[in-house]
Amino acid sequence: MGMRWRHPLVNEDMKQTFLYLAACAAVLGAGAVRGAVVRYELTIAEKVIASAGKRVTALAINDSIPGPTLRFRVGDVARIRVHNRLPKEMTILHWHGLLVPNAQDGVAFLNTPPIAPGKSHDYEFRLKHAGTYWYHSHMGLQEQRGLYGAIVVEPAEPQGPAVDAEHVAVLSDWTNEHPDEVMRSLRRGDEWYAIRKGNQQSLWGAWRAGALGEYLSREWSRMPPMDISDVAYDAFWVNGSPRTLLPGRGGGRVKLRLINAGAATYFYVNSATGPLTIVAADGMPVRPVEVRRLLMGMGETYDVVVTLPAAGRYEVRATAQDGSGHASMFLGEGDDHLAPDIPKPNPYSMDWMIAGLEKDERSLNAPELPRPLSPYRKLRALASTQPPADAPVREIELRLTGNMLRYTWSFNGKTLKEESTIPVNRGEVLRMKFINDTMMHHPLHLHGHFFRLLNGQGDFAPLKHTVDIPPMARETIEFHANEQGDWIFHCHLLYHMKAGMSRVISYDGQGPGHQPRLNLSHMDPWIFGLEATLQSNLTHGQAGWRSMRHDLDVIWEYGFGDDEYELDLQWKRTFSPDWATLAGYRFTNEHGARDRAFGGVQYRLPLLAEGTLTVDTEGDLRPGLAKTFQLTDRWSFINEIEYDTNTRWEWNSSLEYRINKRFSITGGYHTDHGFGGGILFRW
Ligand SMILES: [Cu+2]
Repeated sequence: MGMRWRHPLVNEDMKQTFLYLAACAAVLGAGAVRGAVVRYELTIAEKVIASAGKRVTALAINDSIPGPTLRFRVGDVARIRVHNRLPKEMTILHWHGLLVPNAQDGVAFLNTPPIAPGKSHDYEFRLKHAGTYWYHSHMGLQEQRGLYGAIVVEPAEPQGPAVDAEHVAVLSDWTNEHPDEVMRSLRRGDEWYAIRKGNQQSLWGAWRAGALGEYLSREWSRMPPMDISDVAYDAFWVNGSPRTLLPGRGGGRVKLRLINAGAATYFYVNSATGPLTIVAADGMPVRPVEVRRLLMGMGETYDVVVTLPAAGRYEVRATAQDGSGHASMFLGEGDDHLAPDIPKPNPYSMDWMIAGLEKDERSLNAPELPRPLSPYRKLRALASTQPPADAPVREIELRLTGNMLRYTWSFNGKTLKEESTIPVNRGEVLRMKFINDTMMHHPLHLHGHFFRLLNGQGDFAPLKHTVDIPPMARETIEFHANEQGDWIFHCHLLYHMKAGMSRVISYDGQGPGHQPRLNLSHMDPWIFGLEATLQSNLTHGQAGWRSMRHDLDVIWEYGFGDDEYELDLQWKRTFSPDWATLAGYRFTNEHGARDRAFGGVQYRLPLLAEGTLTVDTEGDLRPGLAKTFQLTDRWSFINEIEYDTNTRWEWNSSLEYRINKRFSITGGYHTDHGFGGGILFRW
């Protein structure tokens, strides 16, 4: 035993040989041709769709969203030719959950060159393991626009519970906005999506929910409001439709291959037939276990079995975690039986969430909550998943971190651009402890490996490729580093990945000073934003560009009555959610003041008030304080006060009512410019 595992190359080769022989034996035994070559041609092109109430250009594979289901048998060789028929964009496909050679993994630049418009690319790999997987674009935000589809790999010999029928169910989310615009809105810290979904927190809402104390104590501790999800979607889909009919015979057992291909949506799946029996997670079989409601993170797959009653048509529903909508599949024939509603989240009570974490399936026999976490504590592999006993174990800690207001997401406070790699030594067991310091769930996905989720099941810890880390929670995984090259590890919330929550697992033996092939210039694009108020008495606003850490802005204020102006060109450098420095140049004629250069600091105070202190080249000091009170979801009360050793006291208070994504109505009082009212425009 010791000999067999000592040399990692021998280990891998022997495993390959074993898998190969096993596949040969099984296939020969079944009388089929060993290792058939299975070919697919996938054409990526634009497609105009109008299914969510508006005509928009989506991306489709073979003119379909989701793309075609790719079916294989263990031992087959996949030969997949991908054609890029997009007019301008490069593209690429990744085989999510499949163990494939590094160059076939389909992560743009890192593993596989992206496919230029008009060009094609051939993928080839052998199918090593059975289960439910999927494929999607790993280029920019293309996945959100429709580039995803299912992969089903049948075992060489039938295994698992016998069923009468099986269906693939690809869950996804759809927005009529271009995802670049979604990303820009998120990066600007715009709260419009929360308002649109009715999830915007406010003093009035907290009072009505009996959670005013919690609301204020959260603000006191400088924590921005929790977002259950970032984006407001126009539709949720099963197999590309909000309502899908699937054939099923009364009394029959049906296996559903559930795939969460959403870009930024956790789904609760539940069924009108009663509990779901989980038989596989992330493609790997597990001991069958029943759950009434199944929380699925993006990138996860579950095989579940339901038994249809003799008559009737039964709903299996996927509800967005934030309660903003759902998609349904109906099984069987006859009268409709609807799945029970999942209760809406209470966005105010953090205690409610933490209590949920404590009580949930951390203990196996705890009653299921109305909004449970992932059923991880119940998942148990069918055979031991222990790594080789003599492999050295190395433990690392990764904190999940973020700056909600700037929408930067990171590990240990650093984005992919700031810290690219996690080095790994071939042959070791890398144990990763995740500690989530944010108020969001993050589904973390590792390419090229299955990891053991250390969930209290000992030797039978389940194998997964994606794990959800709930807000403020911890999980530990470990995997045997038996690969080579560079593999991406990232949050599968598409916008979090893009905003920096990503690392390269980089094997040794790639030469000294090895740098992974990352196109870092694409990772931190500058985005433009504008917020301009035009009132009867004054105009003020801010326009400029923002990267992860830097803001370059023009900030102005001009009073129509006294013809006084102040115009700042400002550079802001953000160090943490709480700290930033400012430097700039001010053009002004206020109270006869002269133009000047200035520098200073910005600090987030308790109650989420923003404190600023600047000093300028004329020797003047200016402390200031700004605080916005969110009165209702659309009404806010904005207050700014500053003292300048030159211009003395200045303050203004205004009320704002949010009409839509672009416009608000505003009105208020300014010490220099008096009363006035008008509109606020955002871009
Ligand atoms: Cu995330």
